[in-house]
Amino acid sequence: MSVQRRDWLGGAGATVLGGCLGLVGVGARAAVQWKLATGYKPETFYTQNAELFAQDVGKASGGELAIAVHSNNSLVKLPEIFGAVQSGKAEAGEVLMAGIVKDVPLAGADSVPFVLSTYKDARRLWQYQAPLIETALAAKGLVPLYAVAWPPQGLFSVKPVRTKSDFQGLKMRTYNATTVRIAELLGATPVDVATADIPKALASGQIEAMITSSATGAESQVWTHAKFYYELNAWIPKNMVFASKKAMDALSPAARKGLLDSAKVAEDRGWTMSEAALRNAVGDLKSHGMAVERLSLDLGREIGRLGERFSREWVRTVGNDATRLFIPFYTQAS
Ligand code: PCA
Repeated sequence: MSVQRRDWLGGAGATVLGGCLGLVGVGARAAVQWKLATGYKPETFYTQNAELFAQDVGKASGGELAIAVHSNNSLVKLPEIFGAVQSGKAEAGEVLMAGIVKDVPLAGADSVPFVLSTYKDARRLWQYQAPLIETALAAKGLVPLYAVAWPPQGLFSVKPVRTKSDFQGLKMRTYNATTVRIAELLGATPVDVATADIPKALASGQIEAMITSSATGAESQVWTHAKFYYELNAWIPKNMVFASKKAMDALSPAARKGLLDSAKVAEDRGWTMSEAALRNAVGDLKSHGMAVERLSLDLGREIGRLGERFSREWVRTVGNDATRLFIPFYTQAS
């Protein structure tokens, strides 16, 4: 069916001919429907970007491909999205790259602490990382579409944190293997909490501190419980939207091109949205009475050393791919 449809819509000539014969409309079949699963709320800039992406794809594919965004873990929970697209439960999904390290170790480059602290460098890292991620995903029947950075990661806490001993036993929210390891290195107690559950976890005392972005902190209205935010700029993780290769192969070449073109636009737009989210969020934190500060010099140094230790561990686990990524990143600085 889709082959026939492609014949009609694939060439301008055929469309014009169809129009002359009064077939456009009559011949128009239901568009191919895709589900895009995400774990983030509808108001998160990522979800807004994904919605705009879906709209663009609709237009760019001439109506052939309709993508429905299923936000807030409603179709699949974030930790299961990567597997769900492989198994065909959804045709596309959005994941935190630093959350799929078991399947794609190199995606964890995103959350190695203190490697980079600016959007410019994060984007440069992606430039080198993308081809390697593409190869890793291809082996799983997946195709990356676009990736967008979160604002830089800082530390929220219910109490001031001045020395390493302040972390002792502190219940620290984690969202991936890196944040678990960092909590351990700091002497804190890691507690795994999904993004959407942060407000509840803070209110109930399940967590007392967390490393995340100003944007996630503001969206979670952390100020009701946590009064302190330290701008560590520790790392800049990314979310990636990706699709099933099988689902992509079933599209007409024109629709596939529309999808990829729209993905490029979504990537550029997303990075701009992220920078805007950073500015708004820091303003929000301050206007709700939070102290937005830098860490004390000593603690900064101490955390820096933990970061180095983490990096060594990471390079050891990932092996050659780490070198293939970071050598060009360091040596071809623009
Ligand atoms: N927010 C997400 C991932 C990184 C970020 O800034 C979270 O905290 O779950």
